[in-house]
Amino acid sequence: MTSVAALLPSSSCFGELSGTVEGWQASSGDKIAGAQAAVDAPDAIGKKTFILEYLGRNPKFDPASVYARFALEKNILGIANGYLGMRSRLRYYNVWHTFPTSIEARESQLWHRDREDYLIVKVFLYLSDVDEGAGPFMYARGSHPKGQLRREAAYSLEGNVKRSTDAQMVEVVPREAWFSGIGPKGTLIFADTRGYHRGGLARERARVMYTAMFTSPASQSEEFMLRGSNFSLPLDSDQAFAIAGRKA
Ligand SMILES: O=C(O)CCC(=O)C(=O)O
Repeated sequence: MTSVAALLPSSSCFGELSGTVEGWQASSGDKIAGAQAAVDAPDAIGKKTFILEYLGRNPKFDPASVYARFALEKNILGIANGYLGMRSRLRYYNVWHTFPTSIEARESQLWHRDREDYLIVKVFLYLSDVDEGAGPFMYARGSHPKGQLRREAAYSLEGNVKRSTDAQMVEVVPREAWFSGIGPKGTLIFADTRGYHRGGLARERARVMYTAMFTSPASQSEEFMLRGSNFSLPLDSDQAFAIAGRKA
C-alpha cells in the first residue's frame, strides 16, 4: 500500500483521472441513485448489485483514455512487470462505486482467489476516503503463490467460484496477517489477487475506487474489455506491449 503522492511524479494523470470520475458522477446522478436503490434487492445474490461499474461491465479498451494512461504510468506498469518478472498485459480497468449494504457478505465481499493467471497484479486506487465502514480491500498476507501461507481454505461454491468466510480463512491465515486497506483518497494498493482477498463490504458509506489488472501475455482468461486493434501505439516499448492484443 502506498499513495499517489509517494509513488507518482507530479506529471501523473491522477488529477485528470479524479476529475474525469467526478465529472461522470456529476452527470450520472440518476444512474448512481438507481443502482443504490437496487443494492439489496431480493435477487441481489449473484448479481454484484453492491457495485456500480462506471465504465460498464465490458468497457471499450481505449489506450488514449485517462483510465488506460494511469495504469500505464511507468511507476505502475513497472511494479506489475517487476512482480510478474516479464512484460505484462493490461487486461482491465474500471471505476467501481461500492454501495453500503445490509445483507450478508456475498461474491467478492467473501474471501476468494482470482483465476485469470498464475500470478496477477491488481491496482486499486481509492477515489474516496476509505475507513472500516466503507468496506476496505482486504488481503490475507502470504496466501499468494510466492507466499508462505498457500493452503486452501474451506469454501462454499457460488456458481463455480470458491468463496470462504472469515471463520474459514482464519484457519489458514491468522487474523494478524490480514491486511486491511484503510486510507484516504489517493491511496494505492497493489495486490497479487491469486492470494486470498475480499473487499467492498461497506456497511456505512460508499467507496469509489479505480482498479486495473495486469496478467502475463500467456493468460488465456476471458477478455473483460472490448478491444479494437487500430491503436496507434505509444513509444515506450513496455507500454506498447501492455496494450497489444492477445495472440490467437
Ligand atoms: O472490492 C474489493 O475490494 C475486492 C476486489 C476484488 O475482489 C477483486 O478485484 O478481485
